[in-house]
Amino acid sequence: MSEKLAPTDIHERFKDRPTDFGIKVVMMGDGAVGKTSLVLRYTQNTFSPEYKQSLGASFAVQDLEIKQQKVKLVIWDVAGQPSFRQVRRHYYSGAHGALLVFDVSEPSSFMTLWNWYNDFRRIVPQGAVILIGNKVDLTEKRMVPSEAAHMLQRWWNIPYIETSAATAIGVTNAFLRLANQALDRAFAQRQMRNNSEAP
Ligand SMILES: Nc1nc2c(ncn2[C@@H]2O[C@H](COP(=O)(O)OP(=O)(O)OP(=O)(O)O)[C@@H](O)[C@H]2O)c(=O)[nH]1
Ligand SMILES: [Mg+2]
Repeated sequence: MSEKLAPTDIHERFKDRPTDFGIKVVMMGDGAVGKTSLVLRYTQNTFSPEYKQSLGASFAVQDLEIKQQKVKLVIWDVAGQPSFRQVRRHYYSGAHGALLVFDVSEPSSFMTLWNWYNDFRRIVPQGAVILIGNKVDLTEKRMVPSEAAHMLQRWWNIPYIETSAATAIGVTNAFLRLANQALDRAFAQRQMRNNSEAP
């Protein structure tokens, strides 16, 4: 599959084939870092500069072809404001991966990454996680340098991708990278299940 294909084109090309894998991923990170905006940019190629705080959770679905498998990617967009902390954990269960998002113009959203990461790892120890530095279009207001994110990336041994939901830079790449790694996870789980069911 070419990474240059828009998600909607991929959807059109493979819509008549049955799904081989259902993959669940979740959006994580503080309120206002751009989780909803990233999902809307990826699935609908739209962007709004207004902030409409998410309440609870919603999901978007994207059909993809990865490694000759037809994959249904279900993206759970969970509210990042602290009042939703208890609710959010319910959505982590059964996830194959997560996009862990901070805002490069808001250092406090970088400082809380440990909490997000640990909360997710407690529930999904083996899931794929990709670290995302969002809003890189705000070059004048940027406060968190790439080096700081690279430090965390090395510590956790996960990919780091810089994105802008406003300009679309890095967005498709981030979701496809996550879908690829999450598919590996789902595949391993299926193998384990098959092995344990074998006589
Ligand atoms: N300049 C710029 N603004 C962005 C970008 N991504 C999101 N925003 C803006 O940041 C604000 C918050 O974006 P949301 O996507 O609603 O943030 P969220 O993480 O879903 O927030 P919660 O739903 O409260 O958890 C909105 O005003 C967006 O327009 C970006 O890449 N660049
Ligand atoms: Mg939101």
